[in-house]
Amino acid sequence: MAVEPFRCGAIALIGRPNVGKSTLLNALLGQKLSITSHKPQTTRQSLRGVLTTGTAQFVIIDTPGFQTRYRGALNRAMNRAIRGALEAVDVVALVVEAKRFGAEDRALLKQVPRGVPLFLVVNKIDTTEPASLLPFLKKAASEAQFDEIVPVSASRGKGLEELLGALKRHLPEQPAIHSGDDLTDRNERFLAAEFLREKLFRLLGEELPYSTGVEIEKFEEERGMRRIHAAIVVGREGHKAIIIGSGGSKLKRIATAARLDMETLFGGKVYLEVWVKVRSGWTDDEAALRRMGYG
Ligand SMILES: Nc1nc2c(ncn2[C@@H]2O[C@H](COP(=O)(O)OP(=O)(O)OP(=O)(O)O)[C@@H](O)[C@H]2O)c(=O)[nH]1
Ligand SMILES: [Mg+2]
Repeated sequence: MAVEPFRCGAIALIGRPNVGKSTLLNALLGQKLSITSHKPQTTRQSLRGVLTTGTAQFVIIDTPGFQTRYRGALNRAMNRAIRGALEAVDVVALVVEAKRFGAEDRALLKQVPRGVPLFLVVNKIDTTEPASLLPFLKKAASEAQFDEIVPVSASRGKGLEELLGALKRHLPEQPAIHSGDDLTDRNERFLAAEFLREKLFRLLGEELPYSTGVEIEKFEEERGMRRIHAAIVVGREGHKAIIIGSGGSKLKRIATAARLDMETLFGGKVYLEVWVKVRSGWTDDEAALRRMGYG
């Protein structure tokens, strides 16, 4: 019996904000790594998730949502992260929402390098009737020369096996790049900041000022216990009260939720201290952005 060759490669998930790229990454990994929320522009920096099976290693890159409406240094950094993720990948997967394919999806397609296998992943199929999905898939197929079109529901776990099977066929035959037990290229410091940012998105909802960031000021580990000091950075003095809440109640809920997620991912106890600081106009300050990790 012929032995199946091992395949390994990088896959970039790109798409408009809020189509479910990060949810899809987590679903494929079977583990929460990337932060998600119902608000657009949740992901601000790309990160890689590594899925290793007996016959393949999928290095899946989650990217910020692509948009052309907003400008400013932070948005430029986000669009730059997408371009960066498109360099040296083996497969590009454009993620769209079922029954939505618009100008921004087309603009993003223009950035995809030629000669790289191109997938169209149609997410959120749980929100449509199968009868209306078929005509959409047919029409979407005419938008570009897609090598594969795969309908999925990331949140319901539908179509994921099919997606992995199709991706594998397009990965080069080569040994694994990452060790089999690697989950991501990002360190715990980055992930801690992201988990805290997710709770801001989730617990503040519409009141969350766009110019809210997170900076890890201290990250120490001693005998399995992580001590993390984090600052929530807001753009204006007035935003501070929104995050802290009356008597500090909001901030406490945010910190507790973030800590529990960190403990699950890191597999150990976390002591988390969070405060809020004002740095006016940081989303437009290139130096401040670099300090906060927006490369
Ligand atoms: N109904 C349904 N909702 C989904 C599905 N996948 C993701 N969502 C929801 O869509 C919203 C956005 O999901 P994210 O994964 O944060 O989207 P994203 O594309 O990473 O967004 P950005 O990081 O802002 O670009 C969340 O509320 C998810 O729960 C799905 O298959 N079905
Ligand atoms: Mg995301």
